[in-house]
Amino acid sequence: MKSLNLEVKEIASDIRNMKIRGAGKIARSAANALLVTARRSKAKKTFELLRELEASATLLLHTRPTAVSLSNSIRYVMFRARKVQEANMKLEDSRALIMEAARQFIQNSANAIERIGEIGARRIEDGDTILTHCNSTAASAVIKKAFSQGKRFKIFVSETRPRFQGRITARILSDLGIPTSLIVEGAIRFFMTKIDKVIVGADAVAANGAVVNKIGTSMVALAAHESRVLFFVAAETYKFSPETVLGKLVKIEERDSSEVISNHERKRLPNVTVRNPAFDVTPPEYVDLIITERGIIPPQAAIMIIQREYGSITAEEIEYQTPQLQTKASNDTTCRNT
Ligand code: RUB
Repeated sequence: MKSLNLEVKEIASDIRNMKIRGAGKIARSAANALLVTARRSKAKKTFELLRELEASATLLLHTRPTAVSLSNSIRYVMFRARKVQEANMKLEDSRALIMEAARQFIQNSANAIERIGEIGARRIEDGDTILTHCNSTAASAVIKKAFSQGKRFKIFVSETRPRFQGRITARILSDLGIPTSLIVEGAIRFFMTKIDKVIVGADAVAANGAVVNKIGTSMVALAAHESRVLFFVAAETYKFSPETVLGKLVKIEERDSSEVISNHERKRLPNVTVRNPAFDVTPPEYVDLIITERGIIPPQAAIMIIQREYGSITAEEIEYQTPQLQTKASNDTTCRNT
């Protein structure tokens, strides 16, 4: 741990403490942390540089267990880094190649959001009333793009307890001039009959098309399903989980109780257990479409995206590529992916 670069430690800590948040941003920051590791490394040999990168990757992988984007961004860079070692490349060439891989991931990620905005905006119509939950760059990209094309619609945003990310979305969208209503989660079903489309982001998409996103998303999906309201997910392909092809479950991060109730208040409830899962799982039956940078797919086609992006990945390859994923963080609860 001591040998880790301070900047890398700071990035990891910012991800853990949610100064850096949202699955896409987490992934780009993780790639950037590997880039910083390579740039600042004082290693004299390629294998030493690799060891430093592995240490950074291990630290980063433990920060937010649910964001598959994080492990996929690390996999993207580390896969190329390990190839460098296999090819016996010189230190400076290796460093340059690894830094380039990280830059590529960051650029691809930015392009993906742009493309999702363009593709998803086609599904928004004049006069729509749209509901979104939490704060998703990908979902917001669709809404922003449609608005910039001259379409006029209204937005409902649920405030998203306990961290109120919905308020961020409400500010961003209302600042653009989009008529925005902020509601509490408890009011979602009350308003659902007025909604035409729901659009949310994702932290992970499982091979069966189940979507892991901010806690409360599955409740929104249930209410949308009941009212026959379309439910769209905007997700870059690096949020699809290759591990789930092999039956692995996406871990659901459970965060500190102080996000729900202050420690002071909690002392007044000595016999109460506070639970704070950060994400939940929306079954594919409740998802109409997933908007990716490669196009729009039904959730049942998630497996095809995974096969296209990752090929036919074997258990050994997953262990080899991301060994730390197998370690269970102490505060995670494993959850069914349906
Ligand atoms: C954020 C969240 C977002 C997804 C997608 O949770 O659930 O909907 O991460 O976001 P948290 P994006 O605030 O706990 O990180 O589209 O920006 O990747």
